[in-house]
Amino acid sequence: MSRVITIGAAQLGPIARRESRPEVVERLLALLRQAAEAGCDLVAFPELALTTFFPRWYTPEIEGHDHYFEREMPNPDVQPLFDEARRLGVGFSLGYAELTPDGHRYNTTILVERDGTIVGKYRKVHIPGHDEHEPWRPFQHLERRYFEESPEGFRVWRAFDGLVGLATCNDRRWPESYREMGLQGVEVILIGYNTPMFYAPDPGQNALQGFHNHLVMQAGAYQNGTWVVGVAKGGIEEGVESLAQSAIIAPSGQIVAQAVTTGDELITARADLDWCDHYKTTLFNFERYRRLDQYQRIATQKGVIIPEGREPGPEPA
Ligand code: CDT
Repeated sequence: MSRVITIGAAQLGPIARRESRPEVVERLLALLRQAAEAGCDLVAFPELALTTFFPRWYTPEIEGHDHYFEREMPNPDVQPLFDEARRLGVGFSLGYAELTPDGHRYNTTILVERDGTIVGKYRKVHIPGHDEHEPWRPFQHLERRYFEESPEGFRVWRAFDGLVGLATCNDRRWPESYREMGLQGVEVILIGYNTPMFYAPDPGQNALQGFHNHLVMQAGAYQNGTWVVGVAKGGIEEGVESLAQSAIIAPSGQIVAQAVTTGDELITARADLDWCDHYKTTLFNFERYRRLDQYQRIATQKGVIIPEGREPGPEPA
């Protein structure tokens, strides 16, 4: 049986602060319909795809941004997207801010199958930025104020005739994210992102944003033999410029489709899921080649511990 699916990355341009959920959902619907016309089985939307990137603003009370959070999913504003997905037979992933009934706030992404049912939910693990107001910055990146770190980790779901995983923005910079899913056999990883072009702690990195974005996703794809879909909310949103350059990356690490604008734009690729095996059964045959006994620090030590160095151990023979 052929396991070729058509995947879309539905890049979004800026979402204004004043834009309502129904207005945003209309934009998502337009992209979903384009995806259907292009023969997509699955289309990925960005991180926090229903609202502006609100962690750029400080509120003295954490609850000050609660109107940007969804209390249920689907809800009446987003239901049309689910209905249209089912009608068209196109599944999707969607990032949004989630406020749970017991008061937890997560940066969440769901995976929705072609029949409109939610088959997976992922809550962001690597939360970047800071948690207090830092007036020296031209704009804030207060994700650590408004979102908890998920304790649920990275999962992979049987969906879309393969094994699909989710990650969110900053997760893509960490090799552990991909490997956790690689160890579950992942064949497609969908990653939404909001990446400001200006990085206040070290502006020397600004010019490298595009390079780093592709570098990490291409490496993650190759080293785990998986398709990776990176989908941006790009352009200048409320005065802050964010990276676009959404890309679909093959298990070889090659970019097979890339966005050329900074606005709403669909890119697509035919993804042969069996291509993953070329890497999973050769160079990255984990069962054969991984050395668990040599990786002790990875899951037991958080920060760097520099060796004392005065008494080096014996040189390897
Ligand atoms: N949304 C998100 O995770 N953005 C981060 C920006 C880090 S700068 C504080 C990213 O990794 O792109």
